[in-house]
Amino acid sequence: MSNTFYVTTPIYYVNSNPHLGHLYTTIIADSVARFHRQRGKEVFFLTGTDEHGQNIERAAAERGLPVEEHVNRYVEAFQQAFAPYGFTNNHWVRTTHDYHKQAAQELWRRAVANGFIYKDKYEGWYCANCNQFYLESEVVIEAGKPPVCPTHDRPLDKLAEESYFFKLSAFQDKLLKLYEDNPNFIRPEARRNEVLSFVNGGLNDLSVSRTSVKWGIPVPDDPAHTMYVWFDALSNYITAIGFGNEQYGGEPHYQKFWPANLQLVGKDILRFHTVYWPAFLLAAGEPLPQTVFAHGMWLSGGRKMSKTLGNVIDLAVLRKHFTTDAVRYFCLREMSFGQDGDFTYEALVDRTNAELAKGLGNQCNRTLVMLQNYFGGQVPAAPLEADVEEELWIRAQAVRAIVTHAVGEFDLNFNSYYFSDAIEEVVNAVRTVDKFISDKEPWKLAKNPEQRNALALVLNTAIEAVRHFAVLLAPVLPNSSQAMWQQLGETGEVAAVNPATLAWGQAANKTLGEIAPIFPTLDKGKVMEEIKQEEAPIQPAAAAPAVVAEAAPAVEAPAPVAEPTYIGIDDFTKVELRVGQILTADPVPKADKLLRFTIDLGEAEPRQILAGIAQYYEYEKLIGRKVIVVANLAPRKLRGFESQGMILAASVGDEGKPVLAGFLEEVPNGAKLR
Ligand code: ME8
Repeated sequence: MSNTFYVTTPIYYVNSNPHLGHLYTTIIADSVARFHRQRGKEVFFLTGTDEHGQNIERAAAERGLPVEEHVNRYVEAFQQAFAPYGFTNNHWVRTTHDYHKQAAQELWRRAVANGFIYKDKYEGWYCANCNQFYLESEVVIEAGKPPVCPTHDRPLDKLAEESYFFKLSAFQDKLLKLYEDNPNFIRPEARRNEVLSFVNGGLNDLSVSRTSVKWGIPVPDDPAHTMYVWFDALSNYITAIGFGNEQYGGEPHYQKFWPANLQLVGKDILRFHTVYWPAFLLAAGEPLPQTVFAHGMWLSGGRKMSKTLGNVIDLAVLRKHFTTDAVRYFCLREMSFGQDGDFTYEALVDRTNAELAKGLGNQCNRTLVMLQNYFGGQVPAAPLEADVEEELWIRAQAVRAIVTHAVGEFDLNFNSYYFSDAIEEVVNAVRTVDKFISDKEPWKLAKNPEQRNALALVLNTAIEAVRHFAVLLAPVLPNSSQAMWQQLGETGEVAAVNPATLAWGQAANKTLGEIAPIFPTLDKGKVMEEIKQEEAPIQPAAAAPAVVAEAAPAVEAPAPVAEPTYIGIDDFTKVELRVGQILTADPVPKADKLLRFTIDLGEAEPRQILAGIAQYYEYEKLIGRKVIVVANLAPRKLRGFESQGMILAASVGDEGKPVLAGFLEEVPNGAKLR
């Protein structure tokens, strides 16, 4: 088995401030890096920032800043927000660094040399207001008419521009074989199935250069073209470890760490990492990463956290009320890794209080205090079997077996990225030890000199257990584990103690360090009240005009502020709006954006309605939801399915995210809106 481990996070866009989502992936990666270092591996952990492209150029222009200054400020914002968490990344890659540009060009050259990049005309539907092309799957096409811009509602122009293309179509079979031969290439399983069905549906060649974007890496030997931002960005994972450049150890360093063992991403960028990225690597003849793990999203108020929705968790507020260890612990423990999870401060307080303050913290502290009081701060060795009552002996052996068993279980789970289950092993072992202490009541044994051996066995068992817990949780709770370690009388770094070297009996005869509570209990009412005062109010989504969800815009370009056009009440009443309830929801094959619903409008038969919201909602979660439907719209065909109405949604933010309209109170299906 290789003795190196390479773990990466996505590189984050420098067009908005870091939030809990970015912190989350980085916390996971850092914990994985620490886990493997503690077990003796040579680890390289990479994170960084994605700094090129039109969006970033635009964001800088909106702020009136030179783009270099804009990106530098955001990089600093990310690094400052991350600093308290003590991340152990070996490098912070920036796509604006020269070595990266040079090496990304090298990757490009190799793909060209192998015949996978060619120049052609890009022909597509272009909106001059958005300044972008739309794919046919992104627009509504009616026979005999040009498609209409989903954002601006004006006919699109058919335009052609010169572009380089990546022969993605040549990789369909290779990718399918890759997924089949390496079931762990995409994790978790549900994400793998998603990608499989996407690739099975066929792959088109990909336009990988732009002449309209200047802020990016020039295409080698053709500087009028700028590399497509994802080609540039994805290559960071190899450029930062020495591929194609002499920085940071050059080729030998690259050979040592590539292929990566684990590439962590959010499921929002799954396709880029499991279709495009392996195809780019194969095109250049480079090996593929072992595992791309696409984790779930933190939701806030039931929706994905995002700047445009105004529901992001502010890292400054988080930092003020919670220790970095409590946040790390919550991230690994609360969310079942791979699935979405709703973030609430209440849950963070509850988890911290229940498992850290009252659980592990209390156990550690009360054991240490008793050792201080009854044994002068010197850990007693375990007495002999013959010197204590049989029942106590058996019970202590059982506790010992459970704690030592937890070590192996923790490792197995953590190694396979079941973080919450790994931690649960420790939580359960802590409970077992707690019950043992409560049942054996050492404070009573301490009053009876004849029970000295019994007292020694109880406290020795408890402290040996705490020692195990401190070592196991070091990757998750780096500061608190180290504090526990010192209170146990150890010198040195707990992070350097390989759990494989743990043995029962190592705590005995140690002289304790200075004792202090490690996880104080949070006053929930007070913390929640303070946070309420500090948090920026959630932005109302109503600021943007309501649009039909069907016309979800593709990307970018804020809608222009329109002059109001007045209509009479008669015009309005022509539109029949009704309450509908989603009965079934399904993706539409070969249409990324569309979902197909059957909706109960209180009529004899449910209606079939299509809406372009697939990228923003998980369809399974929409079943049962009440929506507003335009019920008297003439039926029309979309992707071969008849759509018998429209679902209303707000169009939010720069990306025009659809947010479904709904009701706070109960309403019957079919009720009319007026
Ligand atoms: O996509 N919950 O950058 P980005 C959990 N630059 N994780 C979240 C999250 C949430 N609500 N929101 C964001 C980009 N993340 C590209 C990547 S890689 C070559 C280029 C995390 O700033 C998650 O890891 O939008 C997600 O994939 C990433 O931040 C997106 O960061």
